[in-house]
Parts: sequence; C-alpha cells; structure tokens
Amino acid sequence: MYSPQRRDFISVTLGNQAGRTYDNSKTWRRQSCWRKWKQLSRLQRSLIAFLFVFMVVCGIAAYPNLSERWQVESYHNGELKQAEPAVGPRVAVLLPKAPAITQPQKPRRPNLNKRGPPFLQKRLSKKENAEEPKINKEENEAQVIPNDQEEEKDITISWRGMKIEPEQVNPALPDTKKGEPVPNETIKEPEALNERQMAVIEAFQHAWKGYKQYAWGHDELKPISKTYSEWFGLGLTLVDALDTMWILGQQEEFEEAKKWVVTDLNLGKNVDVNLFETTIRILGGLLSVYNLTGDQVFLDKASELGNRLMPAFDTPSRIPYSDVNIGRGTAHPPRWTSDSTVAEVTSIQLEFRELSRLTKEEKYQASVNEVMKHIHKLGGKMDGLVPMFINTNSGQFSHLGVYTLGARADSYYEYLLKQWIQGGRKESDLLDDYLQAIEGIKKNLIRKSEPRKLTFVGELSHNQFSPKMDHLVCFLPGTLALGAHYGLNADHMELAKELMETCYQMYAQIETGLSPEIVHFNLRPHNTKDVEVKPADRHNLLRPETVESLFYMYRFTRDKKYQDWGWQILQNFNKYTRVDTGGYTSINNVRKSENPEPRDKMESFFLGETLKYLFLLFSNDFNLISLDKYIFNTEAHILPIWTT
Ligand code: DMJ
Repeated sequence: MYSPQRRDFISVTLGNQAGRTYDNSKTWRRQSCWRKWKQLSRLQRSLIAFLFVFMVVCGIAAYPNLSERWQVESYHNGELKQAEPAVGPRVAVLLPKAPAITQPQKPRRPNLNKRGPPFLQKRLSKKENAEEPKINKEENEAQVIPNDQEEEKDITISWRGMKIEPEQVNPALPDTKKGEPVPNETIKEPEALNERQMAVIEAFQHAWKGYKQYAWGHDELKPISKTYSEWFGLGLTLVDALDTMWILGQQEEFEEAKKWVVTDLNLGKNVDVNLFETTIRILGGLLSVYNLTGDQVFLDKASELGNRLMPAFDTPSRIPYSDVNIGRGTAHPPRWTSDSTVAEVTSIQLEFRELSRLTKEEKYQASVNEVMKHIHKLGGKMDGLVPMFINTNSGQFSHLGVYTLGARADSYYEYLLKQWIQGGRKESDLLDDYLQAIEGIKKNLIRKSEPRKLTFVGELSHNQFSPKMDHLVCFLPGTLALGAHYGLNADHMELAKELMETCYQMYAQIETGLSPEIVHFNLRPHNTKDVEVKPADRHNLLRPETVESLFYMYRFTRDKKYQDWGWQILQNFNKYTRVDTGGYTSINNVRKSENPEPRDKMESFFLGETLKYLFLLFSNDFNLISLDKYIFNTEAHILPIWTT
C-alpha cells in the first residue's frame, strides 16, 4: 500500500500549489504542471502515461453501451423521459387535429433514433434470411415427404422447390420455463418508415383519438354519435390494439393503454362472454403483447383469463360451449340451441396452446387438442370440408350438408395449418386435414366467374352450388400462400394468386372501392359484370381479410402490385369511412359513393387487424415480424412458432 507521504503519489494529484495564489491563469498552470512532470523519474512518467491512456480507452469503450442500455431499459420499464401520460381522454392535447377526409394529415413522425417497439427485430443470420422466396430449379415439383420416413421425415419441398426442414420441437411439451417469453428480439437500427407506413400511423392515431375521447376503456367506439358500445365490457378495442401500437411505435399510447389493463381490466366481472371472440381478441392480444414486450403483467392477465374461460370445456362431449360467465365460472350454449359453431371451437387452439407453453400448465392445451382430435375423427365431413355446427352434447356435426369457407367455418381451415406451423410441423393429423380440405375446396367450391374468369370460392348447400362468397373468405389466399411457403403443394400458391386477384376485384369493381360483406359472382356468359351485390350485403365493417392476404402475398412474392392494391384500399377507407372528429366507421352501402351511410361503429379488429396488416404490407423490412418465426392468430395477434 502506498504511503500518503510518498512523493510519486503526491505528484500525480497535481493539486499541491503551496505558496501560490490561484488566479485561474492557464500559463501558470501549464508551467507548474510541466515543472512537476519534469521532476518525475522516467518510470513514474511511464506509469502515469500508461494509466492515463488506459482510463481514456475504458471510458470510450463503456460510454455508448451504457447510454444505449439505459435508453432501452428505460423504455421497457415504462420510464421514458417524457411527461407521464394521463389515463383517460386527454387525447385532444396529445394528438394532432383530424384532417379532412381526402387529405390525410401527416402523422407525428416517430423518433427514429429512439429504440422503440417496431424496431425490436431479431437480427437474422444470413443463413436464415427470413422469407426469402425459396427459389430452386425444380420449381413446380413441390411435394410433401411422408412423415414416417425416418431420415427425411418432415422435410418438405416448398412451392418453388426448396427443401424446408422443420424446427426441433416437441409439440406435446411446451418448451418455455414458466413466465419466460420467447427470447426477445434483439435490437437493430430501425428501418426508416416510408410514406405509406406513415399514412397507416396517421390513420391509427386518428382512430385512437376517437376511441380515447369517446370510448376509453369500453369495447367499441361509435364515432358518429361520439359514444361507445359494450359487448363484453372488457375494453375490446384497447386490448385488441395493444400490439398494433407496439408495432407502429406508438409508445405513449401503449403505456397509457397498458396502465388501463393493469388497473382497470376486470376479468372477474359477472358477464357472459363469447369463448371464441374473447380468446382470439383478448387472450390472443395479451399473449401477443407479452411475447413482444416480455412484460409479465400481460402474461398474468392472460393466465387469469385462460382460467376463467376453462369452464366452457365442461360439456358432455368436451366440445366447448359458446358462452362463459367469466365472473361466475359457468358456461352455456346459446339460448336457442345446444350447438356450437365449428369455426369457434376450432379457432381457439393457437392461443390456449401458447398459454400452456408459457405457464407450463397442461390443461389449456389438453382441452383444445381434445377438440381437434375429436373433429379429426368425426364423420360428416365432405372431402375434408366441415359443416358449420357441432353439438355440445353428442359431439356430432349438426345441420349437415352446408359447406362454406365463410362465416362459421372459415378459421377452422386457417387454424389447421397454423397449428401445424406453431407446433413445428410435427402434428401430421393437422396437416392431413388441411391438405384434404384444400383438395375439397378445389373440387367442390372453386369456380370461375364471367366474363373475366375470376376464380372464386362459392358455397354448397345440399349439393346445390351457390356463387356466394363472403369477404371473410379472403383470408384464404394468405393462408394458402403461408402453406406454400412452408413447403405445401405448388398449386396452392397459384390458387392463392388467383383468389387474391378476385378479392382485390371485390374492392376495385365497387363504386367506393370498398368491398361489400358478401358478393355473388356471375356465372352467365352474356352478363357484363362479374360481381353482383344484393341490397342486404352492401355493408363494409372495415374488415381485414383482404389486406391480411395482401400482406402474405407481398411477403412471399415481393410483387409490389400487392402493396399498391393495399394502398388503394387504405385511401378508400380514408375517403369513405373516416369520421372527422376521430375514428372510422363501418358503412351500410359500398355502392353509394355520394353517401355510403355510416353505421356508427368502429370494430375492434380495424385497429387489431386491418391497420396492422396494412402497416406490415407497406414495410419492406421482411424481418419485421418474420413469418418464419411467428404466426398470426385469426385476430392478427402475434404468437411465436415453437422452437427448442
Ligand atoms: C375477426 O374477428 C377475425 O378475423 C375473425 O376470424 C373473423 N372476423 C373478424 C374480422 O373480420
């Protein structure tokens, strides 16, 4: 240990100015220091020089890391250096004034230097460059290698010929420690947002402005009457929009909404909720935002909700009831029937399975897997197509003979494929059912319209074909493309492209440029119009399915026409459904451009799905929510593909 008397130690302090008055003269200080320095031995000088250089190097190395880490952690803790956001309708102060319908106002440009939500993307190694179209000379020779071949099992050939190997995964066993999210995305420099993405952010801010001002904490905004509607009383729009806010970089709004979830989202209230809607919107929304942020509060809420929904499965057949009272813990079918809807009981699986993986509680996954196993074996399908209803007592399909890809059956098909992907492409029953169903669709439901030969999906009722197609069916091009991306038959991608064109035409051929809820395709050669709309079907609810499929198609083909189509749709939403005082409204008549008759309701999926898919469609960052790492539930909530 150095003694304080030692000269070489004192000399380093440069502070001993005995006999001199400090006059702040730089000359004096320079001379004094220099004299001291000269008095030191060579060894002492070398030592001091070394120490000095060492400290400077350490300082330079440590500074950027510390400052970056501070910035990131401070966001994750919700402690950004900004004014504490108010919970409640303070939006008028926070948001820009609504622009006129035809001239969308520029949104507040997010601070691109700030490390924020949309930019939390995992840096992919070159090898795993996500969503590169998988091109190979053997294009069109796609096939699925049977699962039972030991060596090559689960290797599939993509729609463009490339071999795809599944991730290592055991779908029966969730692989995450309790409470641990999938490893958070590593941080990279944000991609600059383009004008179209900015327009989506502006649309979101406008929608959110209305919701905050007139419907805060309620289910849906009624933007014309400036009030709200309640369905379950669970803040449906707010929860549905959480991950969209995160992806769009709306940090302030996100923090404010999170506070509401923490303090005001009451999952114990005495209210009947629909199992399916609550699962896809709220459970899915909470799991998604937990996955994106790693914030435990969201998983805790998801876990509580999952538990409260479980009584739905307490039926004679284990096919869940449609309704649950989440406060009382009781469940029941609708008053007029003991049937449940097939799409509803088969489109809760992604969420319950993920909840099991995260909490390590088997019961959620076991319950929904049992439903799928039961339906896999059930008679009453036609070429893989399912009826629309299933009885909760007998477990049998009811109302046999009607087959549709629209309401009440749609997401059954979507979730077959997505569960297979979620579980690492091991669960062959799901894949078999999906492939069989697509063949059934091609054989029984696909036709071409006149005169433009648009490929569409009709319906079958007791062997009678109807050229009726719900807008809801427009999820199908995206799902087919996703399957093709994961190595399924090449012709799925061709069908996806044709159906995508049709769904676009359902917008383009209509006066407002917005699709009606249902169209009828013309099959008569002499007729001049492909698309007909019945008076009762002329409404538009701001639905997402077409822009959802456009997003998948653009990701997998990189054909910019899909972005252009989405851009037209966004502009038409702005032109015909935007309400000056905040929010967007569903409309009654898409054929009446002079007055589309606002319905006075903004569905929660407009924020949860439509705007999110538009934002992702316009992004040229193919790793932004990579489709090689995530699947979207049927409400556009983001769930990880399981890996080990
Ligand atoms: C959403 O709630 C979901 O996408 C669901 O699968 C179908 N209906 C709406 C959107 O149209």
